[in-house]
Amino acid sequence: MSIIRWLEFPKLDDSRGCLVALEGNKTVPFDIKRVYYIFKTQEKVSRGFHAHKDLTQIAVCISGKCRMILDDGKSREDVWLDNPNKGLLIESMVWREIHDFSIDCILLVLASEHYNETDYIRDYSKFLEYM
Ligand code: T46
Repeated sequence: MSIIRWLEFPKLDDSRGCLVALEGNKTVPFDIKRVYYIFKTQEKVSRGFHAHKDLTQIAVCISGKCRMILDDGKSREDVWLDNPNKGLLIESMVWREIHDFSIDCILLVLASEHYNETDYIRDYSKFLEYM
């Protein structure tokens, strides 16, 4: 089974442009406790390189594009995020890396938990041991 799970959000278009609404426990399948966004990532810089013990997130690229690698310890897949009405669901215990950010990339992330550094596994060999 693929690790890649997309959520497609309803896009409300009218003559003025587009609007996407994200609602916890509705369009987003959890209670949203935290929202953060990553932007102005410099050329050739990659981010991530960690997994979370207990955190579900949805990543939506609301401007530009970037490439996300997801790895569950058995297989590794990569996808481009470049659509503001598609969210990538990232479950607990999935290693993620983000590469090839365009300079205009804004990556919005919705998280099921508050920030907690002890939830991170930042060492790939420890991640594999944990699995
Ligand atoms: C993830 C990917 C997609 C906070 O203080 N609060 C926060 O909510 C977050 C997310 C980070 N931080 C601090 C921790 C570090 O000192 O901000 C700094 C940069 O975080 P990090 O190096 O973890 O950033 P990324 O881009 O490597 O990873 C982030 C998320 O941390 C992570 O959960 O899945 O984006």
